[in-house]
Amino acid sequence: MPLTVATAGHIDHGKTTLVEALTGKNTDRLPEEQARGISIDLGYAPLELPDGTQVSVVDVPGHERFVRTMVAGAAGVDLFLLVIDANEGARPQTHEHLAVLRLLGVERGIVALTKSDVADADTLELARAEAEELVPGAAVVAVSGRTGAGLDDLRAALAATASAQEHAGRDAPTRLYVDRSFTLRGIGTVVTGTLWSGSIGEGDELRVEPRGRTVRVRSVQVHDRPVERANAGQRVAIALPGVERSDVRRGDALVAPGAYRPSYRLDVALEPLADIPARVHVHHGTADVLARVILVGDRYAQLRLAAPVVASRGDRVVLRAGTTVGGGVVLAANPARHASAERMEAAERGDTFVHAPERVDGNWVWSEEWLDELRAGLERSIDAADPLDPGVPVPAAEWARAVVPHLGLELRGAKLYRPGAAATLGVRADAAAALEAQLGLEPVKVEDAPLARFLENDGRLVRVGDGYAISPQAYEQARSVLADGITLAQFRDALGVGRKTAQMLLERFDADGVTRRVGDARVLRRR
Ligand SMILES: Nc1nc2c(ncn2[C@@H]2O[C@H](COP(=O)(O)OP(=O)(O)OP(=O)(O)O)[C@@H](O)[C@H]2O)c(=O)[nH]1
Ligand SMILES: [Mg+2]
Repeated sequence: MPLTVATAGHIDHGKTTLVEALTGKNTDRLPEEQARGISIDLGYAPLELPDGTQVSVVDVPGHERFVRTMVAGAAGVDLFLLVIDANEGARPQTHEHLAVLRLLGVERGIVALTKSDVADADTLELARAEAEELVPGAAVVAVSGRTGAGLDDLRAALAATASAQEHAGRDAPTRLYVDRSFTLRGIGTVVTGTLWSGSIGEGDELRVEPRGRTVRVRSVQVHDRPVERANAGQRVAIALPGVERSDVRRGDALVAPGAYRPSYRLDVALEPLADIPARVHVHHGTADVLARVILVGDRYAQLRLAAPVVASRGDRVVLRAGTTVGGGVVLAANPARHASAERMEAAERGDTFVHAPERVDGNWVWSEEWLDELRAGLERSIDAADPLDPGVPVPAAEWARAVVPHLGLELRGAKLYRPGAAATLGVRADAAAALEAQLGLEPVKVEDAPLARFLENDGRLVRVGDGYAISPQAYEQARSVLADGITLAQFRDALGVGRKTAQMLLERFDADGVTRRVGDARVLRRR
């Protein structure tokens, strides 16, 4: 079973050195990382354990300014590899990373006491005692990334821990949070991430959320090797032809179509580490978005997000405000705006509340509150619409056909209107009057097409040619000179207009079924 493991630990404690000693791969590939001797971005390396288990290692930066990057790297992994410099012992980010791992639900892992080559026996023993207290139940292994001492013990300890670990959520619909996107010559945009659930194979159709874009997978790789399908628990690289690199970024999710919806609100059961301020960064998947916190009692909160995330019930979030202030378990994604302790308690007990439409046994179900919110939003759009056509397009969603009849709005064509709503001129009354005053037999150019359509329906104007209009009186006048077999020239002379005008009028009569063109002449059609 493939698994992912994320490093954790204070800056300079030897994470990247240890990953390189284990895997042979130096994950500090950015020039700035090499120049400064610290990790800045996430690094990735494959590791095969002695029992054959394939593990993907995510190396995270330890610098306190990059904890947000560490959270993105640790989200969705199965195990941790906490690295502590034996000479220094646990330092601030040792504690913070450990807290983040616990908030993310990454409970199992190994502690590596590094730099054992430059630590004496007493120092090592002290460090070991501290580590055992810090992470009860985890194996603690003394190693050196420099000399390679203890690496076999570490591999064995990882294998033992990995064998007891199952990647959670394997059977849920496909979900991957993008941690990198880049362009490869001849291939196009490639995105990578940890596959949280489901599987991804060549030719699959997926959605990039919350951007709402459909993409097709050209090819899939797991650690630089092509595979037919990648499975949950693997680190995956996916080629997406026809997608710009800027169209898919860290924080986006690649998901099975229709399986997850972006949400601007999350109900969460809080796990506070400190007072939770009113504004926090919510870390979910590889996304980091600002949110307002609406506390509900002291155990729950509704997070109102500045940008949507693709979350699901049971997901973990980490809340940060300068430092890590706590976390939470998602009780509902897309809950009602009204934050109710009762609802959250029920959700925590396991009762599910449907809010936004979900398909249950083949039927769409939704809450009254959700419907009210949708209706209010549509009515706001209707009020802002052109009074000449006071409607809004029917929402482009799978549930639209089921929901629309419950909205109390009137469906005309592909648009929704308030029942009985009629088009009105609104502020264009003056423009309409001015236009009418100009109309006669000579066609007048009308720039405002909806206005022309409205006035024509009202019997106040007749449209001719491409964007021109004449008065209804002129139309009748022209009609009165029509005679069976009349030619364009005769019609023109009888009316005393130019050839172009005569042409436009005759075409309109043809369109209205008054005349029919036969050779050079018009014959009158009898109703
Ligand atoms: N003697 C000795 N030095 C080590 C060992 N491991 C790492 N170092 C040194 O410690 C320094 C920091 O090592 P890194 O591996 O970059 O530390 P890191 O934890 O990845 O640091 P950040 O990613 O910036 O948090 C480097 O100078 C390493 O050469 C070790 O086992 N023994
Ligand atoms: Mg590093």
